Amino acid sequence: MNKIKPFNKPIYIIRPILPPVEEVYKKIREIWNSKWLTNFGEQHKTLKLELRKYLKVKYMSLFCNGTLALQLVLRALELSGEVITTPFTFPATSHSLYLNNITPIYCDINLNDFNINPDEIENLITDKTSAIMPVHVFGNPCDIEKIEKVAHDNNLKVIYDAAHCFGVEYKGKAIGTFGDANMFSFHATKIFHTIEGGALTYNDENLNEKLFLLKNFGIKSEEEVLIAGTNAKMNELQAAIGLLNLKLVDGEIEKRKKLNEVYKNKLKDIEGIKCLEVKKDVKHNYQYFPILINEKKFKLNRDKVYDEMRKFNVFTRKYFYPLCTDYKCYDGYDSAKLPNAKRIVKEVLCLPIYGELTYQNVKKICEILISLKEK
Ligand code: T4K
Repeated sequence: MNKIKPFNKPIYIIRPILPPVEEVYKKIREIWNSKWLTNFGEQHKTLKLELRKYLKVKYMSLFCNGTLALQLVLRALELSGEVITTPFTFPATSHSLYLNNITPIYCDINLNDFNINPDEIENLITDKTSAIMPVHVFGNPCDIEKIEKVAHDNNLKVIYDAAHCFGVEYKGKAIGTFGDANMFSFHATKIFHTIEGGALTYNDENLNEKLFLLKNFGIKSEEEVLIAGTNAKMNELQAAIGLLNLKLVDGEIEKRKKLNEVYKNKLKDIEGIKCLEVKKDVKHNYQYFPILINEKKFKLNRDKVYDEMRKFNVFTRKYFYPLCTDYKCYDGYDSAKLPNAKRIVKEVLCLPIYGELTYQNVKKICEILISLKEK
């Protein structure tokens, strides 16, 4: 019998940062007084300014969510044919290609950081390839130098899915400054959020107008509609929540950094458990805490661990199971050439991490996990 008692309340993988509700009331009053609720008002303007400073990027466009941002940047860059991407990601990455009639070509991933393996990209390039779309999985940057060299040598665009990367820096450079464009998600489950929301960052000024048109029905002025755009604007309430949350995000990252250490210390000698190493030269944001569970060594497989942890009120997540190649909505993909992705997707489990968790909570989560091995 396991003597550890379940948590009284569910421990989720993530809990959003929340500004004091009085500050939210104040913001709402400001917005109510202005009677300006959406379509690029003061909150939107200020948030964009503040975020550009925080993320140290040249240009930025805000969106109602990250998925539409990703879909629209593919149109803005006029991509077509095939795009090389990773099978180990959230559906939005791959769907953004499908929804643009682009064929995703899946490249295998590295075993150490779960990111696209840059050494395999070149083999997948055909005369239809227009771009590479890597994901900085769990906020750990890809091998940017290698990816950009392949892209440069083959005249391909690079769009980074940086959904997990708020505030991340690589070799002293802000993560949103690389490639042709970067997408950040500001969903409630992200370290910085606007409830729902997202942003694109880029270095080419020309994208400003294209993206504006694409997210605003193609409307240039009251009497001019230039393209068949959609509606993907961020509204004033979203932007206001973003402004309030921006004041909290550094504190949240600090708290998570400490919790990350507690996890690492508790789990470092457990046979069959491997924690994701934060890469050298990276300023991390601790968005997720993924581990790998080796069934042979841990004597229990990942799925069983997931089920058992739930009995203790701990809701871990199998991000990103299943692989995109195994989605029922896509026609049969052969994943035989993706051995690393196939392995990682069976072993990965994200443990709860958010600033509100106490050290004691994290220690207990580790004790529950370790007790499963000893069962
Ligand atoms: N690219 C990548 C690589 C991504 O990971 C994502 C999104 C995107 C693109 C697309 O960006 P967005 O269009 O979303 O901006 C969640 C998020 O909804 C999703 O944004 C995120 N990735 C993904 C990794 O996680 P689910 O289906 O796991 O969410 P859900 O509702 O199960 O929530 C997870 C846990 O969070 C809950 O168990 C409890 C907690 N939670 C959730 C919500 C919504 C809260 O405490 N409060 C909340 O309001 O997708």
